[in-house]
Amino acid sequence: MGSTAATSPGSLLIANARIATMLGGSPYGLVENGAVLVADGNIAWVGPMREAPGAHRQIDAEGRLLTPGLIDCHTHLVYAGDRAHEFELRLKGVSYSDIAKAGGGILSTVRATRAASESDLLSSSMPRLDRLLAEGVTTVEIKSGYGLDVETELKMLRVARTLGRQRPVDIRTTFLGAHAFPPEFKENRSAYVRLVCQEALPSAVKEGLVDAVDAFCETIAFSLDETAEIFKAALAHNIPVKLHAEQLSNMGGAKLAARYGAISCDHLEYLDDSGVAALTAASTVAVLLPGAFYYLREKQLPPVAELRRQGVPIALATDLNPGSSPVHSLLTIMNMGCVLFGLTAEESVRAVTVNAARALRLEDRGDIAPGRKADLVLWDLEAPGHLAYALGFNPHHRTFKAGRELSQ
Ligand code: DI6
Ligand code: FE
Repeated sequence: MGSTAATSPGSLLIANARIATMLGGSPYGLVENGAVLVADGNIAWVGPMREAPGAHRQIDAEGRLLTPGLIDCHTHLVYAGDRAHEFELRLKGVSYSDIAKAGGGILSTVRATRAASESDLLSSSMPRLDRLLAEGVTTVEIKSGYGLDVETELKMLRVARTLGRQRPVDIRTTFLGAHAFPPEFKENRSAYVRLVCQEALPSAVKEGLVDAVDAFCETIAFSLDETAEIFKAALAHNIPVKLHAEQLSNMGGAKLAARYGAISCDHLEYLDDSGVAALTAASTVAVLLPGAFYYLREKQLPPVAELRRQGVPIALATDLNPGSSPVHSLLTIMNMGCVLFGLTAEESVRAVTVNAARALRLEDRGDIAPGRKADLVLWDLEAPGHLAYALGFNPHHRTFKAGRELSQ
């Protein structure tokens, strides 16, 4: 299979790598002393070094670990301002919910984001994205949800897309108009849900800015009925849905999301067994967000054993946002997934590759196989499980994005 790919101009052989393909029955789908042939931005061949085809150019990995590019499948990284003062309040014992009820929390970021120009929003968000890329992230999901009016929701999504054009990363954008009720609609919730469904979402879809639709289903946010309205509007535009569900209480959001064929349900600390069964039946990915659990000092652990037992794919993400998870490191999240939530090291690697791709319905990435996009990362590590081991240490060596080698 390699002959045409191997001779295609610009074909590249990454030689002498320990490859975590994430495929097959063996741990991490490891190929020892392996090679990957890249051509036209895709993986053309993967196998043992001794069988490697020739290529236009060759890079010697010198025995380093090669993994799929990491995928951060849940972030809110486009926002203005910060919430450091709320962090201090919480350290003094004020709860996240109380801050939200007093008009702070998400709404404080909404005020700052509405006030920011598109170019300010872009320049304040770029360094956050760059922190992720420095750790081998090659695909990032970014949500709106700090605008809560048509204009600012669209501004956020445009900025997210612009980030993807200015950096070597694929950005998937999720419309989260149903993140909170803006102050001007506090007394008229149904009018806000109508605005989201009939104006904001259709405008964003018309501009081609929406890959998925999300909502925050919670006692302090959107009810089950309101969430269902949002989902109906999304599906009417043929856009898949996901949900912030069961983060602070068990509302049954995951079951609702599963009924609408959600591609992922996220947070899930309060998910019960019947909720897990609903996710299983709908093939919905469970996205766990230990950053928010850590920052909010939550006690309720997500039901990892039951998710595992029922075969629900588990992903991990930073949830990078200024309030509940100012975490700019997916490697840290992998460690937290293991230490706080009890994932195995292999589950944590799967959670930011194969399963994170599924959470975004991206079928062309997440593992290392012929035909996949050549998003690949070399690490100064011996074994893939070591990615979850250290905190505050970045073993990243170099990234290949769609086959293109990025400068280090
Ligand atoms: N849950 C979260 O953890 C983030 N959004 C959500 O619905 C928090 C967003 C924020 O506090 O700004
Ligand atoms: Fe979130």
